[in-house]
Amino acid sequence: MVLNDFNKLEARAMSQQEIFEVALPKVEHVAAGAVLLRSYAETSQAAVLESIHQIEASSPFRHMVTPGGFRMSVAMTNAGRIGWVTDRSGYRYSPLDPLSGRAWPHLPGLLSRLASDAAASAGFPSFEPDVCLINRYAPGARMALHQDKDERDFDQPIVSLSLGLPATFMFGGLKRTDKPLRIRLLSGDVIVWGGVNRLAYHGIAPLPKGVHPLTGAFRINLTFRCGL
Ligand code: MD3
Ligand code: FE
Repeated sequence: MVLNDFNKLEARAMSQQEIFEVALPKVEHVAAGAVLLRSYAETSQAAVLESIHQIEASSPFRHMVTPGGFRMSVAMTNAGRIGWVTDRSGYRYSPLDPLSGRAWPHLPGLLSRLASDAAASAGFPSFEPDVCLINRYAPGARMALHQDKDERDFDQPIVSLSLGLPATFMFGGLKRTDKPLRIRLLSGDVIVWGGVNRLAYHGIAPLPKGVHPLTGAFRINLTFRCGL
């Protein structure tokens, strides 16, 4: 009888493997200094999304323009003491949101704690981000291979959190010509980038169409950095 079989399934003891899976964080080694914490933010992602809605109420997502004059396909906003911006005059960190003319929204405690806790579990015990860049990808949006080098201190790691639709992350090496490794990032995944790979080339392949229960038609990525 089906009901009986179902009950038997429910009642059986957890295997050793299942006990390990719930008790231990899922840590994957990506490259020297780069650690992928699978599902790290799974239980907090709804609260994280709520924080993003608060942030975008004062500093909405917008498509910035590169120094070369191209409109970015990714929509962006920031929270923290500074924010990452780009326009015809270059890439930089700015204490003011050029759209609102005011300071960026404060970095919510939930977000800064999440980032510093993740950094600590990856071996960076004193990471205190001063900026969270929030990237929103609609289907087709992408980020070409680039390095993050607008920060002053490359000894500080970068923490990134993915929410919503899955994306293919491309991890190149330290040279632009190194063949990129492709990693599928899912909602709740966190990666900590430090050490020698802090300046590695990386990007996001064009986002496929989809629907996610948390974010609908979007992928959102939060990047925590020390810019000052
Ligand atoms: C690897 N954002 O905003 S964060 C960016 O998903 C950016 O929106 C991507 O790259 C996104 O600059 C990916 C992951 C990331 C961030 C910094 C890195 C990967 C990195 C620094 C070195 C190596
Ligand atoms: Fe980047």
